[in-house]
Amino acid sequence: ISVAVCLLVVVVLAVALPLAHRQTPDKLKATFTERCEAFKGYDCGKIWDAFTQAYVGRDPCKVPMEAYDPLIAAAPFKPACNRMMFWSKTKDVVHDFTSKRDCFITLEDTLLGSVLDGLTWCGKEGSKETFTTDCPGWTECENNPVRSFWNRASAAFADVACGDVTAMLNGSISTPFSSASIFGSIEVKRFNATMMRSLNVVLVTQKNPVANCENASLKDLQKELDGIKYTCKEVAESQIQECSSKPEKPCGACW
Ligand code: N1C
Repeated sequence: ISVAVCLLVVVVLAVALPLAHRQTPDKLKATFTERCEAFKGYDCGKIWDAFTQAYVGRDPCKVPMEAYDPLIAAAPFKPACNRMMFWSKTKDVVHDFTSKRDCFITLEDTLLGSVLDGLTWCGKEGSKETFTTDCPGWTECENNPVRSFWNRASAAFADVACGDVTAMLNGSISTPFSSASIFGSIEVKRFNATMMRSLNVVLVTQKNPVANCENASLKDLQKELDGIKYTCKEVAESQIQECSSKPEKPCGACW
């Protein structure tokens, strides 16, 4: 009987938890607007309209990244030289750090990155509505509204990268730099050597690291950086967490 109860609890949680995070279309607009209004000096109604025109009325597998050009134009990214942070497969540790310390700016700290972080949306051919359920998944079709947004926003964020730039990569996987990731396929390709001095990789490691700075994938990364200096440092995740919880520690002393 206790096995049956356990199974029931697991099934109920597995169904209820994803649904709890799911937003209705009205809630999506409210979340977008509320997050947007935390940034002063923007017309959030205008930004919402620029957002919806990218995908409303379109087949949700036929939204190219260019569809978001007017949205990017409505809320352009400002360069934050020497403070820009990129990442791949390290979202949780990066955002734990950036939410507690004011050292770096990630895409999610900008208006567009923050308003759409964690959300799902799509349109439908012949409809003026926004949908938040039954939208294509990340890999279901390449040109889906969510993936194309992150591709376009990441490209625009990388276009303004300047000075010394940081990237947190994952040392617990065999290829910390993947050419299939947004970081590898979009951001690195948009880095501009006339604006950027260096790319400084922080390879986040756990107890049993799988990769170190000699990893072959990191050699591939270096090859893509002509004219931009490169450094790599293996840093324990615990050391980053320790710095997250010590606001008095200077950013430069974290690793
Ligand atoms: O494919 P990734 O990582 O290499 O993309 C990360 C890279 C970062 O440097 C960001 O600037 O691209 C940008 N970015 C986001 O800011 C972002 N926020 C949320 C890319 N993806 C982002 N997401 C979601 O994370 C997105 O919906 C997708 O599901 C993941 C991609 O993360 P990844 O594979 O770890």
